[in-house]
Amino acid sequence: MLRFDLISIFPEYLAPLKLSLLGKAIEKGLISINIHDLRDQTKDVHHSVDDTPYGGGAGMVMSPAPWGDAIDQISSDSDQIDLIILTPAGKKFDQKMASYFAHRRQLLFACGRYEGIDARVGQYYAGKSNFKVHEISIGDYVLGGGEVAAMVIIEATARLLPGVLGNPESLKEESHSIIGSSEDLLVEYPNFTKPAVWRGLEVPEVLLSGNHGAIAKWRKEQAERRTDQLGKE
Ligand code: 6GU
Repeated sequence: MLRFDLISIFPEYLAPLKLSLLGKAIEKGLISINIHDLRDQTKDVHHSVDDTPYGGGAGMVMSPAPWGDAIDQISSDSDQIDLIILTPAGKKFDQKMASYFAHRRQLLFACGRYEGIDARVGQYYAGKSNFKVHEISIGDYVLGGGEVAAMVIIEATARLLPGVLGNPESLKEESHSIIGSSEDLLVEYPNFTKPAVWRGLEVPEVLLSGNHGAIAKWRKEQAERRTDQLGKE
């Protein structure tokens, strides 16, 4: 059982996590997803979660106190927890990280908004022995907040867990699956299904041949060509 916790000021934004593949994984008891509202931790009448930046500048920064209180509450009886702080300044998320997270016990996502979370939050938990802190980005563009990024990471991670996918064989052959060493990442070959001719476009002959050796060779070549092509873009 892998436990996911998320803290956000827009908990409703995270509702899709309960649908489809992840919803089924929750029903099967393979994962749990717990969504927490940061504003529940605020003590002032306005439920404020942000303030102006020290040193000046545009925008607002999320105050450390509500974050600390929320994280403490969620982790109070956790002996091993990965705190994932979503930020465009973080390390770029990839399939290798998804695989790492799929082997952990409890993942806690801090979904910041505005100009981000006071840097001392990450610093504080990095100093606690039961925490590993990761600052993660999902790509080179800026989102309005970490919620969508957290959903991307959770979907990529959860589908790697045993029992989550209907057909685990699809994990082996798919795009970015790890073929050979972990450095040797290939994107997927193109896929086709019936009909054999669609709007004048034919399925490559070799796939209809029944020659499994030739099909495997063709697919490998296609995957390598696509992978090379990506490197050139
Ligand atoms: Cl994790 N957060 C925000 N706000 N923007 C992003 C991101 C995260 N990853 C890419 N862009």
